[in-house]
Amino acid sequence: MKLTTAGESHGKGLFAILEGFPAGLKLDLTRIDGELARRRGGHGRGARQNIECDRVEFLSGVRDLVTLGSPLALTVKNRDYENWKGCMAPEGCDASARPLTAVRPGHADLAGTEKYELKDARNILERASARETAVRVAAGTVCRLLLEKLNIFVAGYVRSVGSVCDEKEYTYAQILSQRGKDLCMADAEKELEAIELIDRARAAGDTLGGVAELRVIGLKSGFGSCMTYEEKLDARLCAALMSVQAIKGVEVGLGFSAAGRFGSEVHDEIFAENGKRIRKTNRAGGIEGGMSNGEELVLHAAMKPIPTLMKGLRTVDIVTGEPVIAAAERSDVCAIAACETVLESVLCTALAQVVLERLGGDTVAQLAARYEAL
Ligand code: EPS
Repeated sequence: MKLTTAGESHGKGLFAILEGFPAGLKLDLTRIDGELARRRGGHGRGARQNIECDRVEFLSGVRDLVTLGSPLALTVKNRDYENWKGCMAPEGCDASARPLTAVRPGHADLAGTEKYELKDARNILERASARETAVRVAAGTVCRLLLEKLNIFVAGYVRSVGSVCDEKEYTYAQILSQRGKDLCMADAEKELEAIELIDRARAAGDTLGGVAELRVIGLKSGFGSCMTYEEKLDARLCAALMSVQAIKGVEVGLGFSAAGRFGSEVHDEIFAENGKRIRKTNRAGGIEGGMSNGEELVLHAAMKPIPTLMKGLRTVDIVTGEPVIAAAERSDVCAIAACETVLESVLCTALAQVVLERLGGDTVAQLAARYEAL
């Protein structure tokens, strides 16, 4: 299975082709639009989200809400296009109308203009924008619906926003039932603290990042491989998470903190109980030797603060060569809650890929039977 996305932030919309997806999956549009709504939300989001009202539309690969086995084409339209078509329309426009030359440190602007030999970062930022994640959430939710047919479930929550960090441990059920509405944090008091911090950042014209925790239940052992480096499950999933805009760090299980401990404090001992092998800890985060080990998957992803700061950072104008303050029209102050939804979605896509690679199946029923038989 392969997912390709296209689309510019202020173009007509975002588009995706999902090929190699099995036939026979009943789609739930409310579920997909629900995830799109979750992606638009979260305290700290910017004015763009008031303009958009993201809805998925399937253009092919589906009849009467059931997948056909042919490539799925889906789109999430940009309502803001109406305000931008004068400089974005593919069929003709004034492409020089909204230049960005005061390149933003931390954004794709500078490296992109150098790479494509441009004197305006518009073509770069339009594609680099996290708006692209809208269609990745739509496609990822299609993959989530497939995984759920196998009883594999994915959830997550926000563990930290800037310096406000929740150190507690939660069960999968707690994550689902406690997930806050404003920031997707599991601890209500921490969420209030984080909201205050975001408000302070907004007042100062600044931005904030955060950390999300992702969990997967129901994945049987043996997915991924220890045989080739490309097939290692941790490498596959971390690459997927790292592909999300602004993600700068990913961890499996204890991750970085494992490096500072003794081996006896890191590895999950194996016990025999009632003729079964069990673990009493899951510091490995459900992956050993590049393969799922049957335990819950636990991953973390760290998002850097969004690089468009209303107060502006010092930069150099790429046309005049003069020192200036970086461009800022509007921006999110903090998008970690939205990012958490995106991370869950890309994880669903990557897991569906791994499962389909191992088990194949032209139809969902064939795939489900093969999974059940493991
Ligand atoms: C985003 C839409 C964008 C930004 C943000 C994410 O809208 P606009 O650029 O029109 O304000 O809010 O994009 C970025 C963080 C970025 O760096 O470009 C969205 O829908 O998620």
